[in-house]
Amino acid sequence: DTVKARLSPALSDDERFMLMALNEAKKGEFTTRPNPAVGCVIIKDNLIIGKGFHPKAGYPHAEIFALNDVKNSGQDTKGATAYVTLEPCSHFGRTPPCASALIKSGVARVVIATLDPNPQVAGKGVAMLLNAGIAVAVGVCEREAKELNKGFLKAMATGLPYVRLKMGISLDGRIAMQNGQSKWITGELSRRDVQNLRAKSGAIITGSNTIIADNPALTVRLPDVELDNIGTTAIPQPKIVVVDRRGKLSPDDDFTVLKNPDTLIWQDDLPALLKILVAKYQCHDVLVETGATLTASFLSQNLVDELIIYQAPCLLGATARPMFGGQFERLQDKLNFTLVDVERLGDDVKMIFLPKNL
Ligand code: AOF
Ligand code: ZN
Repeated sequence: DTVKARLSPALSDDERFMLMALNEAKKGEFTTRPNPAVGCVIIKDNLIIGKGFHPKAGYPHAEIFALNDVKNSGQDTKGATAYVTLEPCSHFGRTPPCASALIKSGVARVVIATLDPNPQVAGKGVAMLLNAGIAVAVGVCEREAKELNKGFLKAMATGLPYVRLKMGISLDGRIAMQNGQSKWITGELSRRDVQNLRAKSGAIITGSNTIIADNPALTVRLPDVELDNIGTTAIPQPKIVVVDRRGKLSPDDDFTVLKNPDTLIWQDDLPALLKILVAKYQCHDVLVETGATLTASFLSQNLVDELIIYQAPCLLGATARPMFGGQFERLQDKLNFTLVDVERLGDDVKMIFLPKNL
C-alpha cells in the first residue's frame, strides 16, 4: 500500500477539498431520496471554514448548511471557495436556489464535481454563477461524485432507475433447496451488507413465487441514523413491488408485504414498471431480490445495470434451485458480465458485475 501511495500522483488541493465534500455528502446516502446526496465545504486561505450536507428532501440543501456553518462560527464567506459535489440548483423547488445563496454569500469561486441533469437545473446553476462573475470549475472528482448518486443521475437523464440485481448463492450457483428452504445460505456479514443495499433503494422488486415461498418482509432493519445537522432520522422504507405474472396473489392474502398499503402488485411488463417507478413514485435506485425466473426476465431483457452476487462456501446439490432460469442452446448465446469489484465478507465473497450488453 505504501508503494502504491508513493506511485499515485499527489492529489491537488481541489481534489482534496472535493473528497471532503463527498464525505459530507455520504452522510445523507440513506435518507435524501428521492433527492441526491450532496455535500459542500467552504475553504478560505486553505482552511475549512464551513461544511454541510443535504440530510433529507424538504430540508435545506448542502450549500445552505455549509454557508450557515460559516456564519455560525463568526467567519466570513467573502472571497472563499465553495466545493459542491453537485451543480448548485437554480430553481425554486421545496427550497430556494442554492446558486443565488452562493452569489449572495460573496464566494469568489465554486468548484463542482458534476452537473445536475435535473431538467430544472441542467447547467443553469453554473450559468447563474458565471453571470455573477464567480469563477467556476466543473469535473473535480467527477467519477466519485457520479458513483454516489447513480440512481438519481440515471433517472434524471433517462427516466429509468438504476437497477441492481442481488443474489445470495452457493458455490454451485444455487439459491434454495428444492423445498424452497434458503435460510441461510450466505453469512451474517453478507446479510448485513444487503441491508445497506436496501437502505439506498427507493424500491425493491420481487416475484410472487418468492413471496409465497418465503413470506419475506423485505424491510430495512437498520438503526435510525444520527445526522449532525438535523438529529436522529429514520431510514425510509423502500417501496415493495411484487411481480405476479400469473395472478397468484390477491391483495388480502396473508403475506407480510401485502399488509403494507404501499405495496404494488404488478402483472408483467417490466420496462413499463421501471418507468412508472421513476415517473410516479420517484424511485431512482431499484433493487431486484427474487428467484430464477424473474431474474432471467430482468437479465435477458437487458434491464439490469449491476449484478451483485454474495457467494457462500457451500454446495447445495443438483436438486437445489438455480440462480438463473434462462436457457441457451449455443455457447455464443450466453450472457456475459464484467467483474468490477470483489470483496471478502467473512467466509463469503461479494462480487459486482456489469452486464456486457449485446
Ligand atoms: C443542490 N444542493 O444539496 C441538493 C440539490 O425539492 P428541492 O428544493 O429539495 O430540490 C430538489 C432538487 O435539487 C433535486 O432534484 C436536485 O436537482 C437538486 N438537489 N441541489 O444545489 C443539494 N440536494
Ligand atoms: Zn440547491
